Amino acid sequence: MTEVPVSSSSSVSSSSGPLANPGRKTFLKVDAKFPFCKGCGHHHITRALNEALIKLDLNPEHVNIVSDIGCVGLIDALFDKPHTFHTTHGRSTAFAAGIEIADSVLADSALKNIVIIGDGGAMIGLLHLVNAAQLNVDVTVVLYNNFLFGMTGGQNSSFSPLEFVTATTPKGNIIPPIDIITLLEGANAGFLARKTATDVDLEDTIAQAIAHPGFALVEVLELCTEYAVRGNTIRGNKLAEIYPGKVLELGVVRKDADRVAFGEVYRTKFPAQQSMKTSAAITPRYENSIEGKMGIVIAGTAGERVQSSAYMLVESAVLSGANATQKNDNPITQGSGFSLSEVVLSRNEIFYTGIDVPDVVIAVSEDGVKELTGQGVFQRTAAHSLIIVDESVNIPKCPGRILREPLRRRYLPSGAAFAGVLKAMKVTGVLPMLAFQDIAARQKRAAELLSIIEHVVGGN
Ligand SMILES: Cc1ncc(C[n+]2csc(CCOP(=O)(O)OP(=O)(O)O)c2C)c(N)n1
Repeated sequence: MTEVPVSSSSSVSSSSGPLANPGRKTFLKVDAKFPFCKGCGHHHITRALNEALIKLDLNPEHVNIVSDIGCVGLIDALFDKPHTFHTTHGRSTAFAAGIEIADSVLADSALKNIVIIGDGGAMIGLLHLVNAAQLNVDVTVVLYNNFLFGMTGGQNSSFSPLEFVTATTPKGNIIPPIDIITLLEGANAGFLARKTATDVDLEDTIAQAIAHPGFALVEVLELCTEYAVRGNTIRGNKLAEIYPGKVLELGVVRKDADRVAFGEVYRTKFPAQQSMKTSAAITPRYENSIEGKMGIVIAGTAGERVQSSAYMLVESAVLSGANATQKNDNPITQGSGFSLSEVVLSRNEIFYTGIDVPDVVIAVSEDGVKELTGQGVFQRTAAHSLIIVDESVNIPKCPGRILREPLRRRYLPSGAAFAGVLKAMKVTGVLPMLAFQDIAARQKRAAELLSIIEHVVGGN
């Protein structure tokens, strides 16, 4: 992302909360109650992050805070204006990198992704940090480094300094710590800074990091009041000297404005990918009569073209002006056992891709029925559900209208799923057969597919 998006002032509400003057903007909840122990640096860093966001005047809709696990992971609940995304331990950077790549390659690259992670999370997910720096994704990492695993009782981390006393190193740590700044320099990170939690200009450094167009990390040093203060003599104002015999460099350690962010490199190198954004691939040409939202589950045997038939359904729906999503499922060993697709069709944008009560179930083989039964799909059907099953299989008792069809016998195993889809569309009438003909004609097996369409349309 090259530009920092700016908010309309009405989109950030004013705060009379714990940190802001009445009438001031805040990205935090107005009544945000910090859950941290008294004196914990997490307070300062979180406030500085809020101040940085205010300073940059970002539109909160263009800010995504991705939090890790630990005390640090409690912060996303404090922010109610930007997007927040709470993830698994150590993996927050990977989630943020994925979101950023999707945003910059497939969408408008408007999002600023900020990772909130502790030193424990950074240790567990170290390679994700290296990978994000190497890719140079436009992600800013704020590393709350209290030199130990706080939430679980103060255990030693890879960031604990030599001689540091923790719950698991009561006589002092004997393993030299990782220097994350040096490590990420080696991965070509564009912006690296080290600060302490009480530095008055911490918010400026975090703001610089967020504004940097590419990977940025700010390591913020702090002491855990619960588990570090008791056993160690070092105090907050001396944290730069926490590594015995060495004074850590504070401030912006590296800034390389010339390195271009991943999204921009990708867009320049592969401009064709941009066409996906403009729906150039399929321009709606037909009408649909979908009412509300429709959930269709199709299941059969791997290798029998279940998922490609579902995809043709999705393409036909889009060609008919509908929105559609598809989720596929099959065993890890591709090409054996079941194959299943869940398709949601809707006139409106689809925000929930799950199917709680299926409107249509298509089961074309024993493998498919077994999986559908295991996933409770038949049990979740309702009186209005249409259930199309191959004549060769038995399904559990369930509500809904059941049509038993000679799909495998008439259209061969490779055509059964497509024929089931067509039958469902014929019965429900929500999509025109012309759309299927159009899509089928674009396939390698066009002749076979067009003849199935002709047969299903012509049949009873
Ligand atoms: C994969 C995984 N391993 C371990 C845990 C247990 N766990 C929960 S919080 C935590 C400590 C987090 O420490 P840190 O990342 O330094 O954050 P802090 O609590 O100090 O803010 C751990 C190990 C977990 N939830 N998931």
